[in-house]
Amino acid sequence: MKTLIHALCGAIFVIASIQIWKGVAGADDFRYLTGYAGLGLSGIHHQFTEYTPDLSTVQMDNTIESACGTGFWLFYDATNYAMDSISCSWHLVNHCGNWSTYCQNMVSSLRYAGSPHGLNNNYYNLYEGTSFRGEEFRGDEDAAQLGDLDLAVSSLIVTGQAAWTFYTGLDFTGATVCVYADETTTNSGIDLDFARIENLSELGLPDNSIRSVARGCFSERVVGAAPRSHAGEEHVHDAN
Ligand SMILES: [Ca+2]
Ligand SMILES: [Ca+2]
Repeated sequence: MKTLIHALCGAIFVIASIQIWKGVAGADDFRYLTGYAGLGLSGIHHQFTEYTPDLSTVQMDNTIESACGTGFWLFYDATNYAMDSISCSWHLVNHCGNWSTYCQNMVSSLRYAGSPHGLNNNYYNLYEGTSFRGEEFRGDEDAAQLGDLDLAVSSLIVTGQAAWTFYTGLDFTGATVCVYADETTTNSGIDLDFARIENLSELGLPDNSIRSVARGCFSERVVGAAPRSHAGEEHVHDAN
């Protein structure tokens, strides 16, 4: 099944068309995503600020074609961020634009990565599936075990400027890798720093091997802090 999904993704992950208007007046670091039913910010719209597992509850299922927003937003063609869904992402600060054709009229659930308390606070999101799909374990402090995501993590996002160390053993034991943000989106002096790891092979770790996480860099293996090459990797389709 996994192989099938990868093959499918490889076939349809083409370069996104990018069309971005200038930043919105009054820019601040408020996280939001306003989705519009039509291109060019036209038609009915809805402003999202929280996780939304089913867009039919706000009459926006399979509808969004353009958007304005701030934050690292994740979009899924199925409800509940399903493991077998197709995902798109948006990581911008106060920008508006038409979505790539691929991501239009398909989103049925959405959520953000990062801290609920601040756009660029130090935070990690761990996901059950590759490409940020499925169940999630998230936080801003050390975790000696990962609850339901023990031995299940397949992708992750780090936001902010702190390093995080991921361990293959419980209680901060086993093999380690340290991850810093290696991409930044900036607008009007507001930064969004992040690292997006769509599968654990990008960290040199086996799939489903992470069991604990600590804030700080406690490994000789460091990922991020400098631009990483994404060439040849599977990629979540950029919505913007
Ligand atoms: Ca859908
Ligand atoms: Ca997994």
